Amino acid sequence: MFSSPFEASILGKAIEKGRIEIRIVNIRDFTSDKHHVVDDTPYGGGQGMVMKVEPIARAIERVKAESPSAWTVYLTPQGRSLNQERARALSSKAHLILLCGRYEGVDERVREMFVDEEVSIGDYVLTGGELAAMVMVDTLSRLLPGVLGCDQSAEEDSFSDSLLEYPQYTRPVDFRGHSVPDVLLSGNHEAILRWRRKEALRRTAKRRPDLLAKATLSETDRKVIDEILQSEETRTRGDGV
Ligand code: 4HQ
Repeated sequence: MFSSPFEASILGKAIEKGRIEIRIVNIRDFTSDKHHVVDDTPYGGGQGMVMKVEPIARAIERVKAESPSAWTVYLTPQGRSLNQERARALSSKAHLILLCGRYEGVDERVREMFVDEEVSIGDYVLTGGELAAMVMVDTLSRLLPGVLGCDQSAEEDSFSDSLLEYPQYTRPVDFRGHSVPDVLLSGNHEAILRWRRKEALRRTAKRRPDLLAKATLSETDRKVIDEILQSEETRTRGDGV
């Protein structure tokens, strides 16, 4: 399940270059019964199965024996929401253990005894924590030095300044009557920067007004937003942003 995402493209190269190291630990390898059972029925009854504490405890202890300072994250919808700020903080940890639950999740004692932090990748339910862990690896890795090429800088992305990105275009200049905004072809660098800032502000104001509260906005930015919100265009036809 983990091999394609971790071997492909940017993450694959980051691993090859030794910028990140990923180890998959199969909890089933830490069972002591013949059938390698990792789950059991919940005390008190109810539907589904719960992941047993002992195999998880042994798996985590094995990893921690080699890396005592590892920070253990359990992926669950009950955790703190992952956002760019949390991603940045977590990416500064030298070693993370990303614990993935299946079924109804893990025995509560796992959380009490072994988990440092619970993280959610969003308010929806997955079939297991593995995809959530891959999302974490992906977004944390790209923040590490030498993982992205210099033409793919992490600094300029959405959220590094709490604004959505401006619209991007590449060739052809006209596609089925839809053309690239003139300003981008003008060669006027100042005008291009102004247009991009305005479009980023427009999009953010329209789609994610909650983000504007976090953004660092200049006097000019605020004026531009007021203009956008007051413009006939935006009020009457939603502007298609
Ligand atoms: N699950 N963010 C249930 C998630 C999830 C999420 C992982 C499904 C844990 C037991 N994890 N298992 N959303 O939906 O992180």
